[in-house]
Amino acid sequence: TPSASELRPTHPLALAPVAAPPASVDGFVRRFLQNLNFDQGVALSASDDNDRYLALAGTVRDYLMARWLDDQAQQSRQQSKTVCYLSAEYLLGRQLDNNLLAARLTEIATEALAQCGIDIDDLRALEIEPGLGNGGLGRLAACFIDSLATMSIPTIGYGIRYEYGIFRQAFADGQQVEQPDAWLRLGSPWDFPHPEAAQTISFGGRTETYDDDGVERTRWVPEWNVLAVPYNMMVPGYHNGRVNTLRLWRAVATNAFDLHTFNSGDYVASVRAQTFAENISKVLYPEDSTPQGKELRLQQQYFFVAASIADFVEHVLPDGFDLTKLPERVIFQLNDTHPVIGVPELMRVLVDEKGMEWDAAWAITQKCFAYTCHTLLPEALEVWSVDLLGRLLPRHLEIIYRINDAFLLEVRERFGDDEMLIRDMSIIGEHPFRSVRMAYLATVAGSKVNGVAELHSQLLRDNVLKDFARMWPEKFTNVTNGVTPRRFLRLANPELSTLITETLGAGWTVDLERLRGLEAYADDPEFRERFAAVKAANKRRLSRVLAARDGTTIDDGHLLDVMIKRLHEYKRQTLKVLHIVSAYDEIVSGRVPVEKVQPRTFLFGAKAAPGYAMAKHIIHLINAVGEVVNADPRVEGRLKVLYPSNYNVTLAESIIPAADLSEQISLAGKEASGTGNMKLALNGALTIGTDDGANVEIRQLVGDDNFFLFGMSEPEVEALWADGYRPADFYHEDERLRRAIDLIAAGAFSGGDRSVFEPLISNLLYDDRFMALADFGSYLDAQERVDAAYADQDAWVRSAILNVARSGFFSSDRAMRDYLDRIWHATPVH
Ligand code: B1N
Repeated sequence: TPSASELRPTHPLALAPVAAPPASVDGFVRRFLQNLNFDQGVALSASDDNDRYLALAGTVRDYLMARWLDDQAQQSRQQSKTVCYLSAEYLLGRQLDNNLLAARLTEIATEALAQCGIDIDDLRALEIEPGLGNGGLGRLAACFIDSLATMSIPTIGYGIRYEYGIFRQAFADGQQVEQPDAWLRLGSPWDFPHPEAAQTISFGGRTETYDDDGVERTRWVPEWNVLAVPYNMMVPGYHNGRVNTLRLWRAVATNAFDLHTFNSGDYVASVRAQTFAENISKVLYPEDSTPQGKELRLQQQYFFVAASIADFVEHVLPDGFDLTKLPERVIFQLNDTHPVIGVPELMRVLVDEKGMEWDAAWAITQKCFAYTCHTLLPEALEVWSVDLLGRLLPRHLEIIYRINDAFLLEVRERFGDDEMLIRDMSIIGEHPFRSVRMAYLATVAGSKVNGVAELHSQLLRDNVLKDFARMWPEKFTNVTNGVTPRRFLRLANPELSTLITETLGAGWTVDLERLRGLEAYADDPEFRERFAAVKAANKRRLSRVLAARDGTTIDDGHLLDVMIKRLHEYKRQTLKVLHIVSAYDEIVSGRVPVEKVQPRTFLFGAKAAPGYAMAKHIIHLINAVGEVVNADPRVEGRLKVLYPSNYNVTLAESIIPAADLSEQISLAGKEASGTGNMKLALNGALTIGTDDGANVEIRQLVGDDNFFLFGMSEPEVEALWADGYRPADFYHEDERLRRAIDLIAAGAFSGGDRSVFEPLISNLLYDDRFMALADFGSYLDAQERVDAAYADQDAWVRSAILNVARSGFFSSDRAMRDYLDRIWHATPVH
């Protein structure tokens, strides 16, 4: 027998490329049964739905596998640039349908399972969505990697494989309670662990200098390690045969026992100490927009970014790659400040580990990063205390100081010794405690800085980062967000998709501007009728989903008015509640005859950060108002309030196609972009909204006649604020507002107990940071325009069609083209 080193593959199958199973019903049945029998270890007759779901997922995977392996192999061979999207969150939603669609397997799988006596819908319903994100930012990352795969751009999405995603929300007595999201409990058929590709990630300790052949160098002597194990997920492009990779890191204890404890004989204690490290990827922080500066969060950030950079440099790039050419091969896109610690990390790798000169390393680093900012709220701008950062990552803190020294020298050269300006621009802030301003670090290091909608990018340049924009105007750009038409139109709204395809042909799924072609049909009564029938069918479908979830329904003929987004004061769910209370009051006080009221169902979907007390009061109020309104016979058939718990991507996919009215009512200048606004317009909901975020662009595109604008503009907000805003003035001046607030304050929704909503009411009257009272009058006027418009169904449906026809711009494919042209300069590899 030959020795191992002499062995070469000789069998024809061993030499052949990986083959996908035959794309036929028969091929699918065979592979499905094979997976059920040999992977799940059950016979069809003995299998339960979960076995069947896992076997089905495994089968879809098998079809995608050949292309995936191919694309990964090609990634190391090719010389082109890879987009590495660094994001602490990916809010993926369910995978099964998306992957069936991408691989053109939906019909084959449905028929194959039917031939095994299985209704595929029963298995669809079992999938627990990976909720590895909070809201818009995480969902945006998921849309972007879908578009990049569909556009054949070599991409790796890097992130964290949280063991617990965003909490499950339940209501008890109308109040939010959080439950852990054990999304992995039934198995995780969509990801592949690769322990052999693990990275060791270090923390703590100190730095020291040493003599390296006459040159003084610095090195980091860390205190503890954790293993980062990659789990790869497939990211299939739509109908293009491409499969990119989402690589999520899981923290696993290293085998290096705490020798001191071990030798002292306490074996169990030393093993237990290991689990400490595994906490790093345990749970997603459920904060959207208000980071708390917790040590574990910084650990998470460094953990995934250090693992990702090492993975790219060591495993994706070919051996012996000349790192001075790194910018030709990679762009690390920073999804907000969460991965910004990657900047000093790449510097550490290049300078300390690869022995590069500082200036050369800095020139490379500056070309390899670009930064997307997603907020304007001051409390959302991440800072890390120097104390904490220095304890956890001492070498990185030194590097940040050196970056800052060089940067401030540049500021002095440019603007002179203006000490105020130096303080304002320094990466290190001094008040209220010494801290690292991550947005500034990202701006200094990044080749580009972008906001996520035109208005937001403008406000970044004018306010939040104005000194930086003055220094480097060419660094700043805008890329307006987008959403994937595959998930949010083709999959979520199959009836409308069919109508569009029958009308315009099939190309729109990858070329969404083609929806323009629908404009010509807006005046066609037959098309309008079909369009309206689709909307009605979607409402009935949603009604069935809600009935199965919690026994609620949507009545025929109701205008469906939806507000679905995280619970936050700046988004102003309270303004929506005040509208509902006012509408209710108008009827029960006899001021408006009930038969004159346009029937409406108000639907909310929203989770609050568990520590955000005011947001939780608002949830309680919505539920309390709903309980009273829904039980009051005087408004029966006219007003209804629904608040299904645990709003997530899966539920969004049922709500969005059914919606008539999209509530986008943030205070102008506070919502960076919004993406739900785009999804709803794309599915034919009309927007009632302020001039904020991407609403501005939606209104420009769909036209004023097809959008209900209200409220102060951003400059008007600033002016009123500067003037000294007194919310109580609005309360006194507007009778409808006064009556609504008084009703809540009097306990009408809390069984007469005036204390329940007192904190909320005093906040509104004496603080109202987000000026709900100032915009109330204008909002109610706009809602009256909505009612009047809905009464003319022909005109309404026409507007809805025009919303769909003119929303093509909001495809994430377009957003990716903009990033590619303006920031990444990467090209497709077919
Ligand atoms: O990012 C979305 C935008 O459409 C929204 O307008 C914006 O609010 C959202 C800290 C955030 N900004 N900042 C966050 C999320 C998690 C976290 O821990 C901040 N999310 C947004 C996409 O651009």
